[in-house]
Amino acid sequence: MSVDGITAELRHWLTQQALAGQTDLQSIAAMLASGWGQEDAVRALQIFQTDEAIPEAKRQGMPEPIRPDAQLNSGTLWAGDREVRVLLTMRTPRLVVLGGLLSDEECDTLIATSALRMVRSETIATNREGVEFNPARTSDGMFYARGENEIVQRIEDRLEALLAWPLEHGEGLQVLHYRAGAEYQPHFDYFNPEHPGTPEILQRGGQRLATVVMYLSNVTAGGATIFPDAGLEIMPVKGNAVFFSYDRPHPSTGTLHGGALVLTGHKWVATKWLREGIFD
Ligand code: PD2
Ligand code: ZN
Repeated sequence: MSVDGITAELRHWLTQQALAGQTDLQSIAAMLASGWGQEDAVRALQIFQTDEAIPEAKRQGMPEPIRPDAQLNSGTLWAGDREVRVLLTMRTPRLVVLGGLLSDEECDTLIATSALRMVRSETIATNREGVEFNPARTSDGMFYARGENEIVQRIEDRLEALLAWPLEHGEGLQVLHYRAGAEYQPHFDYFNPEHPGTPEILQRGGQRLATVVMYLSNVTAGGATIFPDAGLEIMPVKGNAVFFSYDRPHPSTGTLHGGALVLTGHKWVATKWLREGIFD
């Protein structure tokens, strides 16, 4: 295998090593021991020392806020198997709009494989433990288990590489379908520390720290993802995504957001929530 041809694979492998807390030299030693060639090891060392994604990954293991801005000095980001465009960044809320995160084929496959499992979306009950139907959220939805099929696994690997956040610290992908007239009124994605059900939810993986909303379809009219406090409206574009993170469960993060009413057509999104701990 040529050195150039394995760059994506190498980066992924090295990111995994870094996430596991290995130093660069430990990683190179492990590489050689597991049968990689010396040429590859030299290339790996170069990547380890120069690639921005790897030092970022090395900081893992602590429940720190995700800092996509640390990598955002170029118009593209490396996502393990492809480059993703940076279309917009904000500081408050800490947010990045990404272009070309998913291919058309990946979007279509996700919609097709989730369509039969869609049920009316629920939300966490506000005044008691459990979940409830909520008129503020009129979409249909379903959850995939982590790594449930090839396409889900591929997208999760891509997000792990892009965000330098371990896969195990993520919830399963959620797919949502909004018809005309459906919406998701503004809310925060973190669990409100004051709600009675929150301590139990936090036992499984801790707080949510970040959200990635991936657009699986265009929408004919309406359906923007809105951030009312920032006056920001992001139109769904098939294959694009919005990433935002919140380092504390507090409105001052500016992450109040919603899905505006779909006026015409259909809106499909896939959401990934990142947790501070292992979610299993
Ligand atoms: O579909 C959206 O645009 C949207 C908006 C707000 C999705 C979510 N929140 C979510 O899945 O949390
Ligand atoms: Zn949300």
